[in-house]
Amino acid sequence: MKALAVLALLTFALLAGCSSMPPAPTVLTPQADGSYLIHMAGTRFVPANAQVPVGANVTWVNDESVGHDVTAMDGSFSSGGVANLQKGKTYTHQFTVAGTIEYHCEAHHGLGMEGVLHVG
Ligand SMILES: [Cu+2]
Repeated sequence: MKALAVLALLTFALLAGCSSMPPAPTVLTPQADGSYLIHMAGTRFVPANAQVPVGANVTWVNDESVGHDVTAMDGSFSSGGVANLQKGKTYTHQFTVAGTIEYHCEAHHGLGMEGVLHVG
């Protein structure tokens, strides 16, 4: 009975700890050309929560037949309309300043197509 109480307390502490911490970003590894890839698939950015170093060239590649775009919430960059990013097309932007940038697909953010990029 006492063990059960301890287990319940531990479980609660673990859950409380997790809910107060933001999910850890996926640390991207560079491609052969030094760029970092984020895919667009299933009306999602994959990975949606990513980390790259300062100076990184990040390339978004559309893997599916639906056109997408990559647009910063603060307006600092945009790939333009969905016509620019049809299947197989890419958009690259260099990130020279450390920080956290939220972005989305203008056409599909209502469906939850959003991403966060941690630079630094
Ligand atoms: Cu989209």
